[in-house]
Amino acid sequence: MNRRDFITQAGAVLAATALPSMGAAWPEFAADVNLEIAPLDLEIAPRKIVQTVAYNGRVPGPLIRWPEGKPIVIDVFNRSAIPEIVHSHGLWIPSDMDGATEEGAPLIAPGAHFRYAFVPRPSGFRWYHTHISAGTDLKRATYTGQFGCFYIEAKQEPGAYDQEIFLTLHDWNGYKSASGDSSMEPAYEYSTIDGRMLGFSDPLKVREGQRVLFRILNASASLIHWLALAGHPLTILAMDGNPVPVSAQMPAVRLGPAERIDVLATMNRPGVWILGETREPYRKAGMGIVVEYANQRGAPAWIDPPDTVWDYRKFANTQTPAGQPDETIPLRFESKFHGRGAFDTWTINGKSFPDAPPIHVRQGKRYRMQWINRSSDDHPLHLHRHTFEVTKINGAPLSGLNKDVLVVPANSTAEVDFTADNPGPTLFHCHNQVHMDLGFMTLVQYV
Ligand SMILES: [Cu+2]
Repeated sequence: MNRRDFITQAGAVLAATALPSMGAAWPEFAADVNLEIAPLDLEIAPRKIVQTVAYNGRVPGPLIRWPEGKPIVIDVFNRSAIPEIVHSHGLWIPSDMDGATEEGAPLIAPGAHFRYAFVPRPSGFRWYHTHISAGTDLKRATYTGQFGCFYIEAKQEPGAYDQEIFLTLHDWNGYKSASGDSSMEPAYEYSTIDGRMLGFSDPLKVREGQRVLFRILNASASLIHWLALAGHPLTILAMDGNPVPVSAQMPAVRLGPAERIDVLATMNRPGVWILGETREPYRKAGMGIVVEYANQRGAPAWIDPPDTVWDYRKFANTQTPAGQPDETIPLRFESKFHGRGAFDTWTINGKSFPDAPPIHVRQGKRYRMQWINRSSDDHPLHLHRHTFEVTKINGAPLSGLNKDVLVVPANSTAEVDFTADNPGPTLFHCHNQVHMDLGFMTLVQYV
């Protein structure tokens, strides 16, 4: 992203649009950020067009960069054909501003406008995206280009880097895979970084010796992705925008849907390289971007990283957390088979949303959720409006790792602790769009 793409407190920078003609009530004062939801023919490579829906005619939507604690007003205009909503992911904001209908936030009808106003916190790498259901339409919801980065600046930014680059991963043109697999996970035709296929975007320009901070978002509707930068080790600084206790170095990083990762790479290997998916079929489908050192030319090269195991405990303290929760809430996740060719439905303790009973919490108490994945799928589990601390993975303790999405692999368990400190209905769900739409969701309710 270049500087013109940023929206800062100095003033909104937007593509010119014909907003007043849309007939919706015109807001009385200008917002800090305007987001226009509209259909877009996205050129992911020359003459390769994906028909989608996006914010402000671009993918990703504009980077919203905002000081922590300073009120923000975001006007959303829906010029798409269906009701929409914009969720601010990872923020501690009121339910009615959080952009999820299940929490009581309104849908924005086609042609209508809605004004979100809240105080962004906590600092770090957050994001915004649509939160409608897709049903069986793999051209809706998080399958579209409706996502963007939301960076909330801390009062004191360490700034120990020379260049900062935001990158967003996405998969396009989902279709139901004909594998006969009962889970019916979609397969995709194309994959992109920042809306362009590998080789068809401007290279990222670096200089030898630079420390480059990549802030990476996986905005895929359903796929976990692995990324590496051709022989450059990646030092993990933050996950889901929160600094990690242990900045381990990895040859490759893994991101589940909705996860973010901040990694630092030192440019000590001059050349023209590919930063891309470690698995060749995804790079061939487009998931990659060229990193070009100054005064270097030639075809971009790829180097396979060594096999990498992803273990969140590598980035955490490996002791049990100091505090004990007030209550433990066991949650068991299973799929229900509905016959060949049909989608499975998903259950939490045997029930699918909206029949799944809410999780009751009391303000000020600390809760431990036990996530028991009794299925053969991986689930990126997301809690709205709160940050949780990961405290156990497959029985092994950890502490200090604060996240809002955690991938719980097939047939495994995890435990996370959170303090009920943001009253209001709060959604807990799997971030895989298919799973979420088929019942993998429930509400946390304050009593
Ligand atoms: Cu899931």
